[in-house]
Amino acid sequence: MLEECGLEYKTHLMRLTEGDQFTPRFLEISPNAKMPAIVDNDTGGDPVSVFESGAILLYLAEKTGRFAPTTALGRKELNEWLFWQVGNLGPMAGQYSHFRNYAPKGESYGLKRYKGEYQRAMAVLEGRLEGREYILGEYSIADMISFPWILIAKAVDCPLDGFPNLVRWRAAIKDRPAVRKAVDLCRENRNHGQTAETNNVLFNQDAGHFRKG
Ligand SMILES: N[C@@H](CCC(=O)N[C@@H](CS)C(=O)NCC(=O)O)C(=O)O
Repeated sequence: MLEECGLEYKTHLMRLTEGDQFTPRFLEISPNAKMPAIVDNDTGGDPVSVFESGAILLYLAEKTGRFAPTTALGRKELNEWLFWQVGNLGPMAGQYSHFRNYAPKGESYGLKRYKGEYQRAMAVLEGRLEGREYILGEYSIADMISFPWILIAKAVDCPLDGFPNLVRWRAAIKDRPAVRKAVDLCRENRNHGQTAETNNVLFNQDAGHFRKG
């Protein structure tokens, strides 16, 4: 979205396997200790921080007036598909990729459950894209938030065979110069020093990480 809107930005490398997400400064910005999160210094006043990808995209759409419909009906549809991604495609795909990559061998219940949920979400999106170029007709933040989990489908053993609308939609988005820049940036910064030991920081979190005192 930052690239699409031509907004200036600076990225910060978060070493999640070393616990950068639990520093007091980062928790002030992102109390759920997850990325993405942004700080907007261009507000004409105090800096504004935003966490959660859906909230960030809405904030930037409102700031720039771009990539979001303006009619009441259009906003309703935007909210439906943003909430859908945040509650369905995102977490199901995230859990699927966790169980696929990190669950102890031989434990298949979680893998089967989340693979099914991920593919179910794909089928829902496939249906929505029937007769529509993009989720809301025109390209919007609803597409931006769902694209990354469809981009990686084949790489996580869920090829898009039988989903012609997803194939077409994925290719059109992947071809956008702004998206190419963002995907390259992500590749450059991925998996710094991830080992079984450092994965403990990532995957064994509980309330103790957030309890004060
Ligand atoms: N619902 C959140 C999910 C964020 C999320 O899970 N982020 C992962 C990286 S993709 C993270 O920061 N993980 C660090 C951790 O779990 O400690 C959003 O969409 O912003």
